[in-house]
Amino acid sequence: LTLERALARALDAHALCMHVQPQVDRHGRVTGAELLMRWPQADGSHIAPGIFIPIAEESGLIVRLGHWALREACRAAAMLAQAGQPVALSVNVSPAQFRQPDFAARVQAALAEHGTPAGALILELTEGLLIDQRDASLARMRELAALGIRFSIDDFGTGYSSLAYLTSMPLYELKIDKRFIDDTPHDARDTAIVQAILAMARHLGLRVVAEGVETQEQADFLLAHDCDGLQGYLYARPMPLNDFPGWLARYQ
Ligand code: G
Ligand code: G
Ligand code: MN
Ligand code: NA
Repeated sequence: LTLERALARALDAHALCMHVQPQVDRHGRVTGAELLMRWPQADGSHIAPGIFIPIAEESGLIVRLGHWALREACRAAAMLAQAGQPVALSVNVSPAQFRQPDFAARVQAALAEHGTPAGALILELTEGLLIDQRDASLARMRELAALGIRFSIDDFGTGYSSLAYLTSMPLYELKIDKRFIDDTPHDARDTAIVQAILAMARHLGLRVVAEGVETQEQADFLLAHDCDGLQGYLYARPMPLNDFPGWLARYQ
């Protein structure tokens, strides 16, 4: 059995699951959370998405996988709202999924399925998507933004270097890639990039989330430079969705 066929089977057998990682602000409030796909194995381990997402992208399975992720996000958002813990959920969207002709309709159907408001969903896109087929991407984003869907640029700073799209796209947020956070504030170059992204985003009215925050020193630096949200092991590792309400109750 190839990994690709095993993954397709796991999807059909409802054997994939979503973990969730919170984002917090300077006041210790949870501002949102990112959903991260997991492929549990019989021995209790998980195959990491870094391994199976690229395989799914190559085979085209990512479209079905991503659709399932969207529905899970809407289900989870409705579950949290019902538990009195409304948290906006970020879901990763692959370029091939975003470019499906029926993508916007599928987002709407996923929202409708659980009565989830569009404001509960943030779609994480990558820079590449906004550069290639720029006009089509822009039109699609506007269509979804009109529904109340918000957009975040994932892994910001690692893709193409064109900044032109930042002003023309209906964006809500940038996520600074972990690789810039890792050596901040010790490495002068990475620190300069982080500061520049924060300053630029502030001037453009964009929210910023830092990814991969592991130390208090990183958090202190980021907050001193007005970073809006912090996501990383310092606060919580990605956890099963079922553990999240309890974590929220303890944290706040
Ligand atoms: O969870 P983390 O540990 O290993 O995730 C690794 C990568 O997999 C990240 O770049 C993340 O964007 C991607 N990823 C995780 N979940 C999803 C998902 O539901 N859809 C897509 N397209 N990518 C995902
Ligand atoms: O979508 P994206 O590439 O941004 O996914 C975030 C990835 O970063 C996931 O694989 C998640 O498990 C991982 N991650 C989140 N916080 C931390 C952290 O503090 N340290 C490390 N090493 N990885 C993290
Ligand atoms: Mn992400
Ligand atoms: Na990232």
